[in-house]
Amino acid sequence: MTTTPAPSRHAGTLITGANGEFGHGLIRTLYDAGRRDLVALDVHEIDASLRPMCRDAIVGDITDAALLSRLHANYEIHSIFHLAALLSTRSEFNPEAAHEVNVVGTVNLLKLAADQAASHGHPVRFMFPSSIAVYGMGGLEAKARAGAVREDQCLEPTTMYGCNKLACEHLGRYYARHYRQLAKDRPRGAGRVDFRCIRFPGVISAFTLPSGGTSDYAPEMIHAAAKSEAYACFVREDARIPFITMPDAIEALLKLHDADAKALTRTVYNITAFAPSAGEIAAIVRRHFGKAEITFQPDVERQGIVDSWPADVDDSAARQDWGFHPRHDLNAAFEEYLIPNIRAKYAT
Ligand code: AKB
Repeated sequence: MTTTPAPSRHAGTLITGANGEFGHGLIRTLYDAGRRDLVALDVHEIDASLRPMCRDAIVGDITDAALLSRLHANYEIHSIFHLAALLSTRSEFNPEAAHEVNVVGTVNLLKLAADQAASHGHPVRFMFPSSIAVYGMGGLEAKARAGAVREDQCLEPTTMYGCNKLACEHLGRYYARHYRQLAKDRPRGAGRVDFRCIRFPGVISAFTLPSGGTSDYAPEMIHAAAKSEAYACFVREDARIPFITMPDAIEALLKLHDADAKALTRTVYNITAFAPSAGEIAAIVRRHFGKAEITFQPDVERQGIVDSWPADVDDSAARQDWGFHPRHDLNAAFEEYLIPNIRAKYAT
């Protein structure tokens, strides 16, 4: 959609958490696709490598409502990619801070989206990365019985991060369909929030390492082997959750963003690409890095979080509604994406 913003405001696609793992990949992908309206927002200075790809780069906090009001005044926003979050492990050390960032910050952004839609009269696509952390499998036997869970199953998260993400899924639906429903000036017509959400599995990048997540063991193991560093895996060998490569994760987010609203039967979608055990990942890593020193030293509490997440998810709705189709299965993830790029990354 191209519109000419009012002279007083600049066209902007807002990306929060821009300096994070997902932000790096998304900004590069959007820039390479020709986008020149990227407004990066992060609590940290954006990497120098990303700065030239952004129209503006703002250091700020999504919990700062005054900052978001200034964004409303300066930009005409039609898409928001809200990537900023405190992940599952980090959130358990300060759950209240996690709530502030993950929920209050998201409400601030949903309000910005609602104000923007009302001001320019077009939908604001609000892309929200939820997580498999919203699931709570209720024990290893139940996890094994459940297999690949659908979006409406087992929604009893055991982490603050999972509770936050589930709450934001409902809040996004509220802002999209019921916002200020009793007010005389409630949103009408096209000027509404168009909330679209993907529940991401663990995401593995060849170029960046995650921080503060509980699915981090997979990328940490791979990158450690490439750096010839010993790795003590904090989950058991039989720990199993779904994963996807970063390129497929970004492609999915953009595919959902671009999908025709009439084709969408839901606001929240599962996606997955492969669901290996930690031991299966280690075996592949050892095949590529013969001297890899990988041991398994489970952290009981972090293992408990991974055990509460599903072994796999049913992503048939995403495949049917908007053509989700990951390029990388487990073998291709390593052979075509991870190994060649990680070797190159650490060779220089
Ligand atoms: C985490 O481990 O917290 C995230 C996630 C699975 O949402 N990577």
